[in-house]
Amino acid sequence: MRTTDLETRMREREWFHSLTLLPGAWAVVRVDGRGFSRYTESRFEKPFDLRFSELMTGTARVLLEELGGRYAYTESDEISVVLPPGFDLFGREVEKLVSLSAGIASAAFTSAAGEVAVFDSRVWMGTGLGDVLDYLSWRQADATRCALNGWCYWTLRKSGATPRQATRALEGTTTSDKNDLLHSHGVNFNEVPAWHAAASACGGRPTRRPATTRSAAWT
Ligand SMILES: Nc1nc2c(ncn2[C@@H]2O[C@H](COP(=O)(O)OP(=O)(O)OP(=O)(O)O)[C@@H](O)[C@H]2O)c(=O)[nH]1
Ligand SMILES: [Mg+2]
Repeated sequence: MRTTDLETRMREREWFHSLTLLPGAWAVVRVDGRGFSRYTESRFEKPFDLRFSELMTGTARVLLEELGGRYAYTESDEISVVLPPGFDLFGREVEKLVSLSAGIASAAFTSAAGEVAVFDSRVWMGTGLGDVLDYLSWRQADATRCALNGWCYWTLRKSGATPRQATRALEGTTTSDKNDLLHSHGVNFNEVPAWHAAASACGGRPTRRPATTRSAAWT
């Protein structure tokens, strides 16, 4: 077999290599901590820890700069970086974008935290700025929902409930039920620090604000 034949056949099997972001599309790359439920359990305060939040915003800043993105948004263990239609790093190759963003986030977080932490990555695409704003509203709504759940769960746990009791107590509850539960423990969810209830953003601002107004803008 000639070497060039082998080369051609093997290159053809790099099946996903030619996959690129669609020309002219907005994109968001989202990295997410791998197994962070377990990783955070013994290392950071529940449900929210300022040092963890600072590690995530530091990682978001590095990712934004390395990718040359327009805007970065972080909540919980995830970071979204908005890439404008003109983004042309790595020839817009999806494999490179996904693997390098996960690598950059893992390296930045690990180096700041002083121990190994790993991120996965995925890509979202939108047809216009409106789509991107909807995407950010979606992640912000997720942040607020998770924060309310986290506050309720850990308020119950800290007042003596077992994990099973706390989970059971929250099953089937509405947002209003959860707010009432917190009130009965002397917590007003509207007054918890913004970085608990929403997220942090860095880079330029979107032209229309996401649905809720509790993100800590950071430029
Ligand atoms: N202690 C602590 N945990 C946090 C904080 N912020 C986020 N987390 C935790 O990070 C985890 C993120 O959850 P997921 O991304 O859904 O789950 P995961 O365990 O990372 O699993 P995969 O993402 O599927 O690998 C949740 O368990 C959160 O409680 C924080 O400030 N303090
Ligand atoms: Mg995760």
